[in-house]
Amino acid sequence: MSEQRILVTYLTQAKDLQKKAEAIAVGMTVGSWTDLPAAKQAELRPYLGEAAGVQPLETLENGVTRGTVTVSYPIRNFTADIPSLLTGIFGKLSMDGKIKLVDIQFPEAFLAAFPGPKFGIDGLRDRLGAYRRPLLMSIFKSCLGLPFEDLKTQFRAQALGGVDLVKDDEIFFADDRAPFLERIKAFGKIAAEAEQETGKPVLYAANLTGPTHELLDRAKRAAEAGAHCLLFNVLAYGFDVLHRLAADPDVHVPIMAHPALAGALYPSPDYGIATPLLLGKLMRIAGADLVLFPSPYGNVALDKGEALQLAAHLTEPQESLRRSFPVPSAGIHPGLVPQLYADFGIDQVVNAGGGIHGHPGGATAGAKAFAAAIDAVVAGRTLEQAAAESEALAVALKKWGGSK
Ligand code: 1AE
Repeated sequence: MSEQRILVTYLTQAKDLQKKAEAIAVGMTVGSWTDLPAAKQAELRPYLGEAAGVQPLETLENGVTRGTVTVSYPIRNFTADIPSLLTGIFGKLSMDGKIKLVDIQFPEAFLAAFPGPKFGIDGLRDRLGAYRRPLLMSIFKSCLGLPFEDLKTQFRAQALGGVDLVKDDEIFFADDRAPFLERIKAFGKIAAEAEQETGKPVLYAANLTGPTHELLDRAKRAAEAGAHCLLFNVLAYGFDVLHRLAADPDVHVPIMAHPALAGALYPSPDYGIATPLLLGKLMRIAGADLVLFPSPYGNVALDKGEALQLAAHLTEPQESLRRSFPVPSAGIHPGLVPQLYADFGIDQVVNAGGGIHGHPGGATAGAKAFAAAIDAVVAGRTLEQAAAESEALAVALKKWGGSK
């Protein structure tokens, strides 16, 4: 790839894929080409997109070919932000028939403008002192409308089970009974008390909410108040908001990206944006330290190949961007830990809501069951072997079953 061009791949359908690629290359850049006088062509050439390849996949009944087309765009066409990029490569094109944005390859010259994750996998591991195992996260299950005291009890129960992180539910916006900054202070104190008991630090991820123009200030105040981590609904607010939060030196806390709304963008085979790009590449570039996404096994399952590709985009070494933690989520229970470990390896966060709170012994036992399952897989033991020494895990396997 030329140093100064961005390569964009689309999945589409056309009688002639090459012509389709050429039409996109011109239509999404200078608008028209062959009809222009030579002098105008010379002036606009530096901005012109180019068809960079086509790959037919299948011929459909009507003689139309379904396949991928790749178009290269000069980086000079964009400003260094994701709104400019997405509008420039897929804005009006996203409404032009069957077309899905499947991948973008960036030259280092473009990526250099994005600071990316401030902490990443290594920074979070340093903060927790946890290096040789997947991390464990618990999700508050029901936050809305609960008295503050109930939330404190819920936080304490999760923390005492030995989780590394506890996150707010992403729908926790109306927090008047347990306001954002007060939660951060109260849960920070409980986390410190729990650490005295368990010997393990636990980080609380508070849901950053509010009008967009207030978010940066709220995030700074959260950091000043001792926030450990922020949860953020990136797709509802926009990638650029995450970018600006992550780039601000005063927001010195890790940011966890929730995938809320992603289902409106990725599931169609013919439209939208592919998950590895949407929740993998773009989240990392925008600065997410951790990224939640539907696991391939749970109640809102993602295609396994796509989930693995997504995780690879978050974790593969890259010159200018720290690695982000993949957090395969939804419907996770302790019996799935061997499968999670086989698929996503050590650099992941095992994340559960129902799988912790639904434990018959309560959230502390639920977290302990997961911790025992993680220790077992890392040590190369089966869950059944570990369950012989962990009552919490034995109870969890009885309830949810388990893979060996
Ligand atoms: C993919 C998002 C998962 C999520 O936000 C969530 O709350 C999961 O909850 P459980 O673990 O399925 O109960």
